[in-house]
Amino acid sequence: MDKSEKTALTLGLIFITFLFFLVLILSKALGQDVPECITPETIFESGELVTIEEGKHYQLKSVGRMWTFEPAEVVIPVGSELEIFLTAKDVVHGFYLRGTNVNMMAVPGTINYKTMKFTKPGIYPIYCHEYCGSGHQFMKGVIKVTQ
Ligand SMILES: [Cu+2]
Repeated sequence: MDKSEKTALTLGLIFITFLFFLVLILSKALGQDVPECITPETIFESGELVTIEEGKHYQLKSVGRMWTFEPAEVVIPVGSELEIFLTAKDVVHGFYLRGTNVNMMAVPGTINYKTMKFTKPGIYPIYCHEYCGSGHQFMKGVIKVTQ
């Protein structure tokens, strides 16, 4: 290998390593956490909203199935922290919460996890962004954040 090739290869590796850590540090600094995949021994069968602390902390156990999210509608007060646990019961679905950085996959047999704090009241539609069959375009849900 030529000396200039070694130099170019070394500089390339240093640059890629620098970019990797830059993305990692910026994602943490900007609060852009990636969803985690947590798969306990038992996966919940149906969706529900669980109140951990009234007015402050909730858990959404969401199930994607053809062609709905369960529960389809969730109402929480502004300022709440919502832990989202997401799974699917048939095929792979998407879970995109419009106006936020929540963008997850609902995969049968696994649970994906993400936390979101709602600081603005409003209506946050949930869309399935993974084609899941003939009713895919009707697969929607909503999180209503009230004053
Ligand atoms: Cu779907």
